[in-house]
Amino acid sequence: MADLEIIGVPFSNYVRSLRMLCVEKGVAYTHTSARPQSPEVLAIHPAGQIPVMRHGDVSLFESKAIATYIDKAFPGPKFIPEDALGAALVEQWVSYTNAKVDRWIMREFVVPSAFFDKAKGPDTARISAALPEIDKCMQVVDRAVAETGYLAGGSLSYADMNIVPMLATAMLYPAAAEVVSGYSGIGRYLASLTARPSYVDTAPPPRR
Ligand SMILES: N[C@@H](CCC(=O)N[C@@H](CS)C(=O)NCC(=O)O)C(=O)O
Repeated sequence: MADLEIIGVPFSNYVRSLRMLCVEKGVAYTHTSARPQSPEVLAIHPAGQIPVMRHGDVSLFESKAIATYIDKAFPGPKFIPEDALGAALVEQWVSYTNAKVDRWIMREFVVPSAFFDKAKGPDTARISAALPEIDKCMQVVDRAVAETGYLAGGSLSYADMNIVPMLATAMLYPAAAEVVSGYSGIGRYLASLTARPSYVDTAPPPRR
């Protein structure tokens, strides 16, 4: 068993991003599936969110902090550059993605579409209201990837691994997929990044 442990259910976008980073770097890790608010997660994250990480005596929460630790603590290619501007560009796109793309795709569209009270049905007003906001985010992302095919600094970085599970999840839902599909640059970006072993090998098992 590898001594780096990534903890969280495999269908969490942030858990997958960290697993993608380990695969891209060639870092051996153990993946332990655990739900938010479970005792093993609460032992590390004060608010019970996933992912969390253990490595020997080190335990961490917040996906970007964990990514920074893995990128610096282990050998292999760097996916968060050491130079000031390179590091800041990755930080910029991770912050934007987590504030806007995660909010509108994952929290306001996917979560209320997938998890709802069966007696009440999904909150269709909330879900529909997310679509124009997703569209605004896609305009930004499409422009950002247009020139190089990557979000930050012209080469693969953690910023790409952070966003790809969100964009790919949107493609599983017809209304969101229609919005995302309107952007050909994002289509090419997703096709190229989801073909990588780091994405393919971290697929969550099919949902029951
Ligand atoms: N800022 C956090 C966000 C983590 C997050 O939103 N995790 C979701 C799953 S993808 C979660 O734990 N949701 C349940 C909850 O918030 O209680 C990070 O980057 O790690």
